[in-house]
Amino acid sequence: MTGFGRMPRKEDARFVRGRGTFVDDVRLPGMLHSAVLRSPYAHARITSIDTTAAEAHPKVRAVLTGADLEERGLAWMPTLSHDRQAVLATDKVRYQGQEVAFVVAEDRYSARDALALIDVDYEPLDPVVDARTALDADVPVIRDDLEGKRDNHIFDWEAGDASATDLLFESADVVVAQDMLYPRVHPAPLETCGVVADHDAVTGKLTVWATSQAPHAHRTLLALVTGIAEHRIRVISPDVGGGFGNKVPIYPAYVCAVVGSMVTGAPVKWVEDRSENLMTTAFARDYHMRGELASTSDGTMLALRVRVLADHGAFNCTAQPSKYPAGFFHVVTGSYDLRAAYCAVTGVFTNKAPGGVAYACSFRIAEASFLIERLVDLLAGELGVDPAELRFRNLLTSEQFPYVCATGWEYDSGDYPKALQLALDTVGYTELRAEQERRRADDEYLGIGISFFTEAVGAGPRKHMDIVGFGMADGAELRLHPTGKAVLRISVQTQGQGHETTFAQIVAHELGIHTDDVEVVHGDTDNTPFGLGTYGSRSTPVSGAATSVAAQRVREKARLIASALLEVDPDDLEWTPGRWSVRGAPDSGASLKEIARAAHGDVDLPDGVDGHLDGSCVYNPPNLTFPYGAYICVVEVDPGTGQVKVRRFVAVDDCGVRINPSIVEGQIHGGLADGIGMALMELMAFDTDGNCLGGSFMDYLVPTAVDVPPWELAELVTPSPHHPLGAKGIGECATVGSPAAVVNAVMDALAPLGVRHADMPLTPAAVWCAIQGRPLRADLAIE
Ligand code: MCN
Ligand code: CUN
Repeated sequence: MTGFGRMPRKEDARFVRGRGTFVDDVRLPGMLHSAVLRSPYAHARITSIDTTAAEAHPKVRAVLTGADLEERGLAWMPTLSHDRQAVLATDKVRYQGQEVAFVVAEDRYSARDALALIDVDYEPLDPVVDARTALDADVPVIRDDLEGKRDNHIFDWEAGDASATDLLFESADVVVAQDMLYPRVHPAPLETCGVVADHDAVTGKLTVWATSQAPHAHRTLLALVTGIAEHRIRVISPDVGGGFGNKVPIYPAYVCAVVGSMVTGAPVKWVEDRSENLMTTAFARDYHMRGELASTSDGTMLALRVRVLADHGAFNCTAQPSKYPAGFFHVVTGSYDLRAAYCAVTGVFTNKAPGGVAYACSFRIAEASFLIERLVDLLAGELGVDPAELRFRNLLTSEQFPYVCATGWEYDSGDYPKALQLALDTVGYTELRAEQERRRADDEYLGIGISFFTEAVGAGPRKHMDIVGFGMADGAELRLHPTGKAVLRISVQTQGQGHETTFAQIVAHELGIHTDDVEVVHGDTDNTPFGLGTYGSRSTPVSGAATSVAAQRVREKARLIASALLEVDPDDLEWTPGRWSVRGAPDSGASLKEIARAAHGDVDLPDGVDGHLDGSCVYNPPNLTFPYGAYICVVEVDPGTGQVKVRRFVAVDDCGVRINPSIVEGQIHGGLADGIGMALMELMAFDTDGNCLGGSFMDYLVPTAVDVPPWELAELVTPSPHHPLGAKGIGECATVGSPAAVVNAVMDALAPLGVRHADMPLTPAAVWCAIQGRPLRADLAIE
């Protein structure tokens, strides 16, 4: 393959043979193992910790507590959202599973055994579990470690124009309103999180192998947290078995492993188990939303008003761009031409695990997109208009691009009505509605759900977007070696997205060389340029653009070298893939391979051209890219049991130019499965004591092959006008867009039974309760 198109993933050669190297595969001489003692309580004061017996265990080499870390100034670490998080608890524990002590031992089993020998005295406190009561006057203050903190309030944030929105609501013929919960879910990557930390006391160098979506950001943060100079830290993120946002933050045990290595003088491995991953690492969503949509009687949507209560758990660790505490939630008008919008988000602390961004969310667009798509369906029901028809009346048209939405973001390109029409044609909408009518007469409940979404992916620009002060721009460095083989070094980190393939394709496309001749290096801070990493589907929009520009620079440098080699003016040279040749004399030219050779040889180079054949770029994107899609889900619901069966799922996506359509489709398949999971089964629930009820895959259900239908995909290609390849991101699109299609389908099925709304996940119990008119509050096991 010498460019864009379908090709098998290069990395699969090792993955399908079981030859990947994941963090847990890293084994260093003399390496020690570790385990974390975690709080059984959601909220308790620690009165004493006795580690004597654990220290006496013959295979234990070190036991760390919060007090030990305090001596080093490491009991707390800064979070990605300007809060602080306990590394090991000193004063109180604030969620179930919080880190209390860290044991380093000769093997993993002894480390685990020794946890039972640590004696902690807790004085249980009332937990705050329901975000809706977190700001009440009589509830305990969770973050009394923060000076002067007297409540559980984190932030208030608003966007849009409140008074313009209110005016439109006053003049509207119809208003629909709905409270909805986008419940707490977990990204649940196949590989859990972990590190191997190796501190060399002689050289002062710290090497950390980590499951990391952002190795450079992690190195900088580790430097800031530990005080070790940044240039002495090397973060290596080897193969990563799925991230989905879960591997963006630094977790307390990473810091403990570093300290453990310093204390013992040996490398220390820490790898969490499934329950630790589910119960304590970055969760997603947990947004209590109230949405109101105003419209004229003929279905022209006017304005949107939204209030959100965001449950951030015990520490504010959400990884949002610094200027946007609620992420890009305010791209809340979705794909519609609304005149005004206003949204206000309040963040609160609760006694739950921290996190708050993750799981293919594009910085909270998942929640925003779900909200408006549910409201559009409710409005369609209210007006008695077909939901597809109502969308056609309000979708942006292609002439409106670039389009500035009501909250100020500039959407780059698209043809929305065409995408919706393609989805309707693919599913056979008219016939399906006729079938639904027929079957309703027989008390059978077929539902058809539409959702249309606009994503905003590829953060920066760095002027607007940074994380803890680091602007979101990414580097790429490309070098052609003397034999013409290329090595590309990038700052982003694949976790299953296939970067080793698609980034080689970008180089191949720009230079006309074969993808086999391009090696992609990533995941090692000593060998790659700085950049903020892979999340927010930013790799292709940002690092892909950097790669394209770097390759174009190599091509230009090759032209100058070719001009010396061929003794002609550079302006007389003409590019055909892989070769510069003399205009009008195609036989007289030099291939890139010959030019690479000459660049390392004795050719007299033109003035200002240094030797070797390389190019680099730090790409600061001028805007986000705005992929979008139209999804249609068809379900059958059994009203007797509440069981939902997804019969069909049609997805039309437009992510601009597709570098590798097979990989793009794989991303969409995965995201659609995510969406069905969240809509129908995934839920991180808690009981009234704050016990997490989702600690295993028996309790936290993720979809398997039997839960998903054969996907029916179709595509449009509207290039992004500002991306050098015309590509937009795709990694999170289907996860963001699909839950609303599923929920809309179930609500459509149940409409004859008078059901208007039910919160996710639509488990059989939730559906059955909705039919009985008793909505289930599933996120809290109370009643
Ligand atoms: N691609 C393409 N043409 C396009 C757009 C993308 O060929 N127009 C290719 C890319 O080159 C890349 C893949 O599709 O190989 C995804 O690209 P992109 O949309 O740029 O997203 P990222 O690579 O930045 O991946 C991040 C995104 C996020 S944020 C989550 S969360 C998620 C997702 O990717 N996590 C995943 N998909 C995942 N897929 C797997 N297997 N594992 C995860 O953890
Ligand atoms: Cu929000 S999950 Mo992805 O951006 O790593």
